[in-house]
Amino acid sequence: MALSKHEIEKRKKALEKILEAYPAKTKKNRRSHIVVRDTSEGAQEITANTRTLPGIMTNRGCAFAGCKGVVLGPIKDMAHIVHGPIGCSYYAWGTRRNKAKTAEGEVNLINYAFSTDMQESDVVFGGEKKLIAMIDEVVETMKPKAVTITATCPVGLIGDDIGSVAKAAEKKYGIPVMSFNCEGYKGVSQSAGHHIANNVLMQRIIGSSDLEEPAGKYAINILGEYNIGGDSWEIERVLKDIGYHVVSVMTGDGSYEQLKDAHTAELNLVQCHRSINYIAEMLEEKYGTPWLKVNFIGVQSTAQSLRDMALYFGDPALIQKTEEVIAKELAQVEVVMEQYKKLCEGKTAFCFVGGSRGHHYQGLFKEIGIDTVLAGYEFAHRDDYEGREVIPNIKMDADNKNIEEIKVTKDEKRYKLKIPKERLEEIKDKIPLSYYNGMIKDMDDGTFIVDDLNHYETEEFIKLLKPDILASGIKDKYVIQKMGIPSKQLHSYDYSGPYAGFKGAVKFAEDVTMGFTSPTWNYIVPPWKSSPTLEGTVTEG
Ligand code: CFM
Ligand code: HCA
Repeated sequence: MALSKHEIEKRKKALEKILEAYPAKTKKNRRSHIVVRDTSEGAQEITANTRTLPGIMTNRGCAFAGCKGVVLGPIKDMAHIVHGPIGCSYYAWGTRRNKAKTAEGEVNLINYAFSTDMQESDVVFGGEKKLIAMIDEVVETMKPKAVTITATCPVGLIGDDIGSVAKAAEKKYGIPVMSFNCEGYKGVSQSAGHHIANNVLMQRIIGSSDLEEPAGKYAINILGEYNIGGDSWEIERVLKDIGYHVVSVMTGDGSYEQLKDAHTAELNLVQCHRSINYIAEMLEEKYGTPWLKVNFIGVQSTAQSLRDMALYFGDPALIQKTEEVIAKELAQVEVVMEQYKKLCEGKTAFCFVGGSRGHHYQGLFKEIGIDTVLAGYEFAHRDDYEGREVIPNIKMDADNKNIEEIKVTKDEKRYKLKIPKERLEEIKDKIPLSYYNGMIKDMDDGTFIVDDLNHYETEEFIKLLKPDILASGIKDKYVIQKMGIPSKQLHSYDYSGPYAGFKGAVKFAEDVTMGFTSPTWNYIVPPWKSSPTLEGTVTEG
């Protein structure tokens, strides 16, 4: 709900008070990462994708997490060998909940963690021999389709040459062995790791098969979908019902075999733009495949994304089938969502996740009557917050009959629609420009947008805004719950999911409602309800 000018000013003052606890330089830095939404200021800017200041308790991860954990990890038929201390593998083992299944007899290594378990002696004398032995063991026992070797911080510091080791192993075994110099300290967050992984996947795997034509009609890839809690299975269920042929998913429940054919798709859907925009752009440049931003989180966003896809292909039969499937799905979910809405209406949320969910989930919260009062990303870039300049520009083909191309941003092609001119008026307003808005423009006056939210600020904003639920990750979950507030992990979905697509929205609504109605909260009193509030006393005797 948008606040009045007076209330917005009060929020700005409250922010200054929170920032007062910082030393001057830190205060200045953090001030530039926080926006109080105020439409009267025009286009609001935010600092993002910069180094977290030392001493700040950030929720961010590292380049290794972004490369190995996020982009490569979900590929199930490859062995992902981590060259580094065991902690880097152990901490991330199974926690992201990127699910994968295979038919009997096919390779599925998703539940394994392969690590060279680097010790002090390896740091002193070098760890290459250990890595070579590890590759031998993994290839011989696991029979992977391909191997990745990812570097953790010490690898870069001591100079182990994982590239040469990979090359030699590739020669020895005759399968692709790829190395990734994604040492944790590279860049400022996970984001650098995404880029490193994207580049190698594109150079080495995507498009490496001989297949020239896709094996089915309306062939698509789903990019930036990692099958957390089964999300991509729910999305694919609906897409297949409509009649799409999913060539590959990048990289949820993904496989080396699928990725090789990805160049044959006619359209690339981009669910998480932050982690995989590089591949989308490279596929467009190399194969001319346009890409379309979608959002399968929330009932309305899912329906809208399906409509946008149908519009892209422009086939009236597909458009009709899409409407039929949407109607069938809505009939099943809308009534149930209404029931949950009755229990959630009027509540407020914080929505702080990595690089796209902080925005994507706001619509779903809204569908069950919950307003997001603070949102942010751990590591997104400025365009994820501020959006991009959108200039719809429709170009007709030579005989002025069909739309040849629609550019929706200043310099990027996003559509090559095969739609007759007569339908131009009809579709003009339906081009999904809103996805290029960025988070800030989509938020109400008086809300906070915080980049790289830290633990001190989390506690302070909770005291200020008193949200009913916090959606974030494991690093702050228990602090929040000890403050008497339900926490919903939007990375791993705790132990639940899927949350994407139509049925996923219902599951999300159910879990959030359960968070509110659990009797647990009767045993905890938030600090502002038990006054005076002394540091550390959050329970009643
Ligand atoms: Fe994309 Fe992701 Fe996210 Fe991300 Fe991540 Fe993730 Fe995330 Mo955790 S790829 S940016 S680096 S949607 S792992 S599946 S939940 S921080 S918001
Ligand atoms: C990562 C992975 C992570 C962590 C989640 C969390 C994930 O960034 O290394 O902090 O709760 O989604 O698993 O984002």
